[in-house]
Amino acid sequence: MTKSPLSPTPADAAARVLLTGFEPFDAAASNESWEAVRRAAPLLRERGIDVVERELPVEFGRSGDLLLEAIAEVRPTLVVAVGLAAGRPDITPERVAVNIQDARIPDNAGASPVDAPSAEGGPVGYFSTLPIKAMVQASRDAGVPASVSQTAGTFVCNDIFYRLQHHLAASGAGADGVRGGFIHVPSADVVSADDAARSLVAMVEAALAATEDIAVAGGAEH
Ligand code: PCA
Repeated sequence: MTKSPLSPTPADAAARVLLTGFEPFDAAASNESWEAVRRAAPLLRERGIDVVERELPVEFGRSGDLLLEAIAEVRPTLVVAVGLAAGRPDITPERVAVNIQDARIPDNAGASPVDAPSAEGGPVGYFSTLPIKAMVQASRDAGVPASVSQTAGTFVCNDIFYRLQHHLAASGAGADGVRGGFIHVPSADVVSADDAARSLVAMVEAALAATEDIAVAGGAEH
């Protein structure tokens, strides 16, 4: 097997997208992920896509709990969580979530877990069930630079990404076709909020259109 396992969406299922971003953290006044999500959601609705957007707290555990509650309430067919990775040069769909919390800085509730699991007893990691290569291509086609990321880090973004994939795997994503994954956006001086929103629109549309990823290189040396 050469591709990430992507489960099919039933052709007759009405698509509904849950799109999340984060509140500010680390003394910032805003968070680029929420700025991108709140701009992308109305653009997606204009294009006929049923989307619900939510802003999540930057707190280990609680943000994942709220994401799972939102999934139960909204009943999406596609879940795309978005966070800020300030040092990155472009928009990065994440390939893999790992079962670890290791905080570089305290979260917004003051918690600094070190080498704790995101889900006790869960497997080491999960692949995104989004077509990350097709999404990178779609963003580039929309004129916004993007590349695959091989790690979502070990802070709150990875934590909710892991909780999301753990939940979708446990709830039989293959059977009901719910797919999910995570995208990091860079800081606003690298990609503007409007460009990040356009990238999210392109990536969500690509994810809705393709359950099979495209076979193009997206690897990195490290
Ligand atoms: N970025 C952090 C958490 C919230 C956010 O937007 C991260 O990459 O973990």
